Amino acid sequence: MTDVSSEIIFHAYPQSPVAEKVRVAFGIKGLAWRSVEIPRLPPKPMLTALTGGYRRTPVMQIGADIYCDSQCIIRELERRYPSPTFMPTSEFGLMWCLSRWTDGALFDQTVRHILGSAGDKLDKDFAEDRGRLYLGENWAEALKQAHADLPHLVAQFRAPLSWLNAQMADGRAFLLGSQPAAIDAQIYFVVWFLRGRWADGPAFLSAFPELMRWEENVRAIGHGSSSALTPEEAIIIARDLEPIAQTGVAPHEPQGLEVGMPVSVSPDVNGGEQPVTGTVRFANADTIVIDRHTDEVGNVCVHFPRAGYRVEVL
Ligand SMILES: N[C@@H](CCC(=O)N[C@@H](CS)C(=O)NCC(=O)O)C(=O)O
Repeated sequence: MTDVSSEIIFHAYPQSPVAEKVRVAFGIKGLAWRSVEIPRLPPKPMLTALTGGYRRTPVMQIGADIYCDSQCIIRELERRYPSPTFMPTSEFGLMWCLSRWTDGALFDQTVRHILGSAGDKLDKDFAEDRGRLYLGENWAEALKQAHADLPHLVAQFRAPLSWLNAQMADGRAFLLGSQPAAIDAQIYFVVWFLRGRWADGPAFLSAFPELMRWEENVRAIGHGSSSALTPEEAIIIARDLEPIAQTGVAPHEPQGLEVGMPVSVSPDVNGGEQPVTGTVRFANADTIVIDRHTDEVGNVCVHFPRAGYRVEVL
């Protein structure tokens, strides 16, 4: 029988490219996971009950520990399931740095391009939600600008894809060699997004045969194995368990954080998102964990990355 306290619960929806990144990560480690399908558009009351307000996709839950952002999720998977490793070469520091660019500028240019090329064909509610999230307060104007700027945006992601295509020409199976790595998933999700959501994506990608061979290798890894779970069941699992995150603050803390301090945490972009409040349980260079309690979910720990997130002391 499986122990629910260590079961991986993944809150996502099928079309999400960032969720696809994590599904590939599950595949690399051959993991079994429970899948909770969340709405594509807010409100997402069952998700935000667990996260304290964070609404992005995906979120991973293990017991009463809630991991927000694919960066945090991949780090936790590597900690709990070290073999096979996500970092098969010794350059793990450089690989994390590189993933900041794939999550940041590269994903941003791709999103702008996909929203811009869909233009008027976007569903109104979807355009309003994603426009505000990714393009800022003046999103309607920014969407028009993206539409007018499509060739430039293509040029921005074409360059790195051409470099990767050239690198793969030595016949290697994955970006770092014969073993798949986190960086494969961290780049694959962008290519998956372009192929699936941009009408000209397949034609554009056909210029990169070595990259297409790599895409096929990543696709063949699969997603591990999943089985459905209802959001109600996920909430009961959190409520019936206590979080296991460690307590403490690492030396040289730049923001003066201390255990027990009330803080808010939110993505460090102007996406109009609700900050999550709680008290500091753990903080180091790459992670912040906050304690929260509500009657609905009991005691939970919500984990966020430090890189890319703003922590405010309340
Ligand atoms: N930095 C975040 C980005 C997450 C993100 O932007 N996900 C998209 C979906 S692919 C999203 O949240 N869209 C709005 C939504 O799902 O409500 C991560 O790596 O997890």
